[in-house]
Amino acid sequence: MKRFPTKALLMTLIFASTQLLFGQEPQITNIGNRTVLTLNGVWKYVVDPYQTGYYDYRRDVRDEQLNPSNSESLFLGYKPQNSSERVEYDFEKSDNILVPRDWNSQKEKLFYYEGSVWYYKAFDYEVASNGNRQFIYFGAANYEADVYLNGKKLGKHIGGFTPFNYEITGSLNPKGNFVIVKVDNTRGLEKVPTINTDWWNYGGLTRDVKIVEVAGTFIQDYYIQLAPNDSKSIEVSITLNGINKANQIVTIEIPGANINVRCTSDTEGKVKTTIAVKNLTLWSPDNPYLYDVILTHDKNILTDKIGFRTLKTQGKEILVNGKPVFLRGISIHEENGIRGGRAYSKEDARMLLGWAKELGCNFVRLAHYPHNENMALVADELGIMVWSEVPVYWTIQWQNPDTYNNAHNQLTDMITRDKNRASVIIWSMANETPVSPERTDFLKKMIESTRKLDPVRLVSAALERHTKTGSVNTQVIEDPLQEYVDIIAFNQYIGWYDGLPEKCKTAEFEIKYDKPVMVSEFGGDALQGNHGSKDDRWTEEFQEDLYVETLKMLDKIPQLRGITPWILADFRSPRRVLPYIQDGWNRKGLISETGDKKKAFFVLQKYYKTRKAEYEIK
Ligand code: GCB
Repeated sequence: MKRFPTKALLMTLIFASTQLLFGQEPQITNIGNRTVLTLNGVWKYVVDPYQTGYYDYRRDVRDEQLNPSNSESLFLGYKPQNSSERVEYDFEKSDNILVPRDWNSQKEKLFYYEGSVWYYKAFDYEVASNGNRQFIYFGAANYEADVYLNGKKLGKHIGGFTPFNYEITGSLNPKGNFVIVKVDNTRGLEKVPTINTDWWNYGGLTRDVKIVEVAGTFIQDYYIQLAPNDSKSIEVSITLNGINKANQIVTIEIPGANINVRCTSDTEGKVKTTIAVKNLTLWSPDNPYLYDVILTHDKNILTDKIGFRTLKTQGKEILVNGKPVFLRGISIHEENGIRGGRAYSKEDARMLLGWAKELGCNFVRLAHYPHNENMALVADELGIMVWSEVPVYWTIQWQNPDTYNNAHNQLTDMITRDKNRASVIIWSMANETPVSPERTDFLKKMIESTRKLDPVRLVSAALERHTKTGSVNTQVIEDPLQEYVDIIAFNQYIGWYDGLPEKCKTAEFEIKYDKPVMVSEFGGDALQGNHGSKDDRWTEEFQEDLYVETLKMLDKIPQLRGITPWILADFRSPRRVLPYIQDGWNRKGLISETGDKKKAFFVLQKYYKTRKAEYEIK
């Protein structure tokens, strides 16, 4: 008897093949210096709150069906062939939207929108040379993206702040290509971040979209950094991608350091070498020196600008190039309040990091998720050290393996993208997570993985402090994660969520570890231009006094080696509803959304001048 596969079996097979198909492809790094066609600019969009274009009325996923309906399957980008045909969408007649940008700050009707939006862009493409390969690259899409080229699914990506790419070699036509992306920013308990945050859930194609063209076999990624604690050797590891990746000659040139080294790849397409160097000019905040680096494979050149510096902790010191530093920092959200919406460009990075420089910072905490690549690139140029973080924020599902994989993917992608940036000195695993065995196991695994991916940079997480049982004034950090991090960082809001600024006068910290300590958050809200006495909450004077008292309190911590007060600029948060004061903004910024500085800005600026002078003497 002939057996036909049942519908269930067919669905299982289709599902299994889509799982394979939609596994994440390896990240192509240094997109800024590759041959690309930008797809940035004007796109079309369709808002689809019921996901009608994605699911049919039986809730079957249309892109998994053998014959999806032309009339409603938006991913097909189908156009009616005659006047009697029913097609219930039309991208070309739909409204315009800019990419990169979030949708919330561009369209008033989408200000609070959380759900699905279909993006569409038509483009022509001439392949530069036969045998070349093409990839479509997304800097980020918040939060989930289903990507289709010319009506065929390329993949699904999860996670709102990291890059991803799909190979599209052989799928491009000289004329009339179209890319469609369903972006969905619905919050979910199992997601990373989860449903509860104190920032705006900006949706959309928030970063660059590009077609990248590379040779058949090409340099996909590389790591070029000083060996741990050794300013005399540069470690190089290069990954080739392509069928001819074995036994290839790759040249590494750093003309400024008289380096010109030829290497041969192994059978896996990897090049690994250590190059001895003399008298390198080391990168530091005072001298952010970047070397031109030129990688050549088969006449194809990939350039970068890389700074070299050593980094380690020793007892309570953080040593950069062997010298103790104090991290004069500020926390930053990826937002441009003046224009509105997510920050994404070099100009945005220059504005935010320029303010940090003016404040006297040598360090920034990029909270609470990986920011766009321009931040680390501009920080490299300006000499600002960076704390980079994944959105493991508050209470996520510690026991859910999918949640772990998701957080781990975001961590890996963040490190992969920025591992050659001298400015990045700390990878942060989490923010204010509640202590439990499951949570500690989760974060320990993340730390172990980070150390394997990057043997040089320091690892931390923003922890919490508590008042010691039986005491009124003594503050302790009771968190087993302290054992595993290089820097003990914690957030504290004495004087704002806990008493009044006066309380700072008597509070003391008891920290048992001989490790550097960083206070990763403190602060309070002030509406810029709202004045009163220092006892009047929401005034600039209250915030100013809180900064004065907090800084005096923190100075008493013997291991204190850095602070990143909360926060550089006011930022949008749906949690903040107090009329006339907050109106949807977290007002803990030192600068308002109009770019005006509050009084506390100058308190911190003065403190940093003193701290800088103190460390210059050391
Ligand atoms: C915190 C969080 C940060 C909030 C801040 C606040 O502890 O880490 O995301 O925005 O407090 O303003 O309450």
